[in-house]
Amino acid sequence: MLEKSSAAVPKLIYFDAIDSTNSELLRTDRSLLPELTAVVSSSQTAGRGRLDRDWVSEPGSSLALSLLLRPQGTSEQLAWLTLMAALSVRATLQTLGVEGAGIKWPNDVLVQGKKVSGILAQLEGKDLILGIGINLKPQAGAPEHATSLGDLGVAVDLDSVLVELLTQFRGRYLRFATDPKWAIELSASEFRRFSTTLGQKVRAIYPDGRELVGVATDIDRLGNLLIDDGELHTVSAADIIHLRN
Ligand code: BT5
Repeated sequence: MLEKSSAAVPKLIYFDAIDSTNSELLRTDRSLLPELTAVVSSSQTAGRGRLDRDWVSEPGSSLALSLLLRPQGTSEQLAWLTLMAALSVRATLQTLGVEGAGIKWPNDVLVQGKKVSGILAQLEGKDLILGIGINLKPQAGAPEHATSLGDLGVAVDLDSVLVELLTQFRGRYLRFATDPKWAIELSASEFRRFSTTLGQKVRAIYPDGRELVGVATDIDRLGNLLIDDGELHTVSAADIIHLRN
């Protein structure tokens, strides 16, 4: 089971079904687990998105991964790990033959405007639980704005997607562990290249419900989105809606 992927990380724990791979790593005694332990499931009964939203992962149709990280960077640099995960998913999709995948700031991977992957990072003490969901096949319960590898004409088994994703992420993470500034510079330029958000007119909805409409111009060195509505605003946490220009 998952032979290729098991060789790509120090430890891989697989479930056919679980409530949520992030929850599993959060409740487990992690002291005995090596960094880059991967908890993987091919379905979740209570998959979670940000702000306690649901993440749909139906049996046989999705990949749910949570990685245990113990990053050394400053808390400000840690925001980059979400972006690095999104960049890793994008590169994985490209390798598997999916054309035109892009990143919607901060944590969605979209193809043709539809969401194929989402990322949820949770900090617990010094441990960072990095959750990544990828839709492998169409799912009855997924929202209309979801897509999957199957919808995009790419039929690929879980192990092949996972080993590529782990390899892509590990490369970026090891670079981050060795030289965070350099890793961030490279990720920023990769993000600028593959972002679907930059240059767009967007509506940012803050967690408290306030809204801002303007043009997303760039990201700063902390991974924040810069939005220009006549004045330049720095946005660290918000849902972004792409508007027509
Ligand atoms: C996310 O949140 O996109 C983060 C998703 C993280 C899932 C992984 S799977 C492994 C690990 N274990 C977990 O329990 N979670 C992580 P957010 O940006 O808040 O988006 C959530 C929204 O995406 C929902 O409100 C739906 O509108 C939409 N959605 C739900 N399931 C989807 C799916 N399978 N594909 C595309 N969109 C989906």
